[in-house]
Amino acid sequence: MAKKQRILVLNGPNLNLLGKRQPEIYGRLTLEQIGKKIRALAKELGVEVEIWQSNSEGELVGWIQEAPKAFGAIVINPAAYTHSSVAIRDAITAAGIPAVEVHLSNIYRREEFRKHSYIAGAAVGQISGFGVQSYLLGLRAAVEQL
Ligand code: CA2
Repeated sequence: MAKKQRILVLNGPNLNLLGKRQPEIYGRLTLEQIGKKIRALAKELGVEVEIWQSNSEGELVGWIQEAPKAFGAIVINPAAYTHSSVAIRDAITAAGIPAVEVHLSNIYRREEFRKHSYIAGAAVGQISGFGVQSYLLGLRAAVEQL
């Protein structure tokens, strides 16, 4: 499939723990189960997706740097790096392909420190608070950007 029709879905630190702890905030689905729903929607929309997770800021930066070679857009849940990472923001800006920021929880209804996103200024937009639907809406938004 042409690189333009391929979307990279990135997940930041601790999202590998989904489904195991804090279900009241993040829901009961595991990252694998979320991935299945993303893949099903991707098929329906006629795009290819790769879904990767890392607990390492450097690894995420590396993947974002390489993304334009193989992908037309990025959907990213930067997790805790949302609130701390200038490096991920800069990598998204440098990559020059559209990125959609997604969050399972509504980051504006939680602790003060979660209300600021370093990523938002580099993303085309942000979807926050809809659980797994944030990813699915994010994928739809990314497809519109291709
Ligand atoms: O709501 C989101 O998607 C977040 O990006 C999730 C991050 C959090 O730091 C952001 O403020 C909002 C946390 C991901 C960690 O996920 C866990 C899942 C299960 C148990 C513990 C953490």
